[in-house]
Amino acid sequence: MYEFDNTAIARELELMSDLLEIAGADRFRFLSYRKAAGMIRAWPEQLSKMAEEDRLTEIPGVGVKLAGSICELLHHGTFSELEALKAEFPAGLVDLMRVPNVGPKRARQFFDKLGITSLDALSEAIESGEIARVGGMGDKTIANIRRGLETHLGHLDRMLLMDALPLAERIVEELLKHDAVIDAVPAGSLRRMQETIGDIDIITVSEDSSAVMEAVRLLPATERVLASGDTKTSVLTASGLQVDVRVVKPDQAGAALQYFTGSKEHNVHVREIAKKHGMKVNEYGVFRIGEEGAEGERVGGATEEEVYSVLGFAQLPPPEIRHDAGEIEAALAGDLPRLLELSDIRGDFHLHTTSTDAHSTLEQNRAMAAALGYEYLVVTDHAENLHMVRGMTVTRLNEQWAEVDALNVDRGEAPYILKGIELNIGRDGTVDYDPEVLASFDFCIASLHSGWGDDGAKATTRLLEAMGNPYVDIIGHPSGRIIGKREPIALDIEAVLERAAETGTMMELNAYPDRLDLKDTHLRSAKRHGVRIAIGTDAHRAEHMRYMRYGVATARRGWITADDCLNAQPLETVRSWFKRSKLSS
Ligand code: DGT
Ligand code: CA
Ligand code: CA
Ligand code: ZN
Repeated sequence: MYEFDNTAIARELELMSDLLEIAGADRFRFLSYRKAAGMIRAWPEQLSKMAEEDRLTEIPGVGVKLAGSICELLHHGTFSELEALKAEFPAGLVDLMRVPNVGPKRARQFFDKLGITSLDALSEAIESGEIARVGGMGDKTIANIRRGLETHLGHLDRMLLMDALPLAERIVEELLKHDAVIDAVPAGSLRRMQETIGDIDIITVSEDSSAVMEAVRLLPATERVLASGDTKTSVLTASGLQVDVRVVKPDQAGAALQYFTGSKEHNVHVREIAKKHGMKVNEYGVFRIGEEGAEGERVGGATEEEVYSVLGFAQLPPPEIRHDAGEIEAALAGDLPRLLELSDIRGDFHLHTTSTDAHSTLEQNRAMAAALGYEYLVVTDHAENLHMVRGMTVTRLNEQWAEVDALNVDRGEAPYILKGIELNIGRDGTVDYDPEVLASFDFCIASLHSGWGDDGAKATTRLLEAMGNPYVDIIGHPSGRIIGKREPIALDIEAVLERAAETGTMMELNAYPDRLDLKDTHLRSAKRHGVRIAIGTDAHRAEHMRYMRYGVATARRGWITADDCLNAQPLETVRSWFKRSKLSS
């Protein structure tokens, strides 16, 4: 029996989709696999359980045939259609097509004309100039492919936080069921909620390490055991992620957790502080340094609080900010702010509906908002000028507003819906619609949806112009990056943030897990500039609204507090943060 979690299933379906695209299958066919994969990634219940109960077709986008393939995958580790395609095309072709700026058509050309089937071969063909033998590519295209390859290689061995976190949580849950396990906690980059994860680190606490090591080898998620010793076992999971599980004794638990949470930079600085106090910290505890440097009396290590407090810290630095970027000085002095928490979130500021390119209705979004305990939500469909997704015309906006009004009247306990829109920032920095239409929204987001090939200066100018618009309240996904797939625009971020402060424009923290845009370091700059942050999941399905946790994690990494965050405000305050509240009517 193979343990495929939802992420692992989604990855196989994406592979299927990519192979179909390379094979030249029709668009509808390969997109259906990709859409199903997206749905399954965000699905709250494990598909393996649903398959046992014959309920897979309850998932939107999963028909009888696909349900059959998923069952085959769960039982045999693959499915026949996928195997047939794998036999036809070398797996390396999929690697090629996933390189930004390559895509399926070019990957196929590189294969057909130059016999390229690996990233290494692609790199060689670029460096030798041989790549130019494939017609129709100018120097600029080739330079773009070279950059794309660099981006891709940088992310090859890493996974998005969204793919690692649910897996780690299931493993922790599984381990906690074991009698010998007193506690199990994720550490490493995962505990720091870094946007991508190299491997999962888990610290377990037990008096019986061999029993725990065996439990790890037998975990349902374990596909292959890489190494297993007395205190550490490393396994590989079906989704290709490595998991390192360590066992420590209860009195070492805090020291081990502190050590393996990192970051390395943070730990190096913590050790310097220990030295100044005549102490030494390692993964076993905190010790006073004795005569001639000998390890002396143990002064702590059972809990993380103890480790930091015996070293003179007034506060425990939250894992998300452990980067030696000022958190140590602040925690020593007791000056750390209380960072934003998921429970502070009262609503979501970026949501699409079936009126444009999303799959859930306004009512479904509202039901999810209610389930998440929100006080309000928004509708921010795409604006008119984005024709490819049937952006909202004024006529359709009027229909949508009527629907919003109807839902808001007699809403009882249900969350309140704010009327918003995601405007498109044009080449000259102007946005969709006439000012009277813009004035009719409760608020507007404005995003760049074109000009990805432009230089940073041009994009910066467009943003500066858009922020001057009295109806533009929030800049959506400001850098435009897609982690591992599209590089961020080279914005002059300082200039953007200065202008945002000047004009009272907020910056979005897009919480969609492959965007996380603005990113942590830019959020911290925004805070320094006094620019407020609006978190939006950019949900294209109601289930995506659960991605808020990745937004909050990223906000915390950027030192954002409830006072800096639009989503943490009651509705009245929310309205007062929109520019139009200051316009004289
Ligand atoms: P990753 O896995 O690449 O996403 O990043 P991390 O931070 O999880 O790195 P990893 O898995 O190599 O190690 C986990 C933590 O253990 C790391 O954040 C700090 C600690 N650590 C590991 N190796 C060393 C080391 O050689 N020196 C120090 N000071 N700490 C280490
Ligand atoms: Ca790690
Ligand atoms: Ca590790
Ligand atoms: Zn959007």
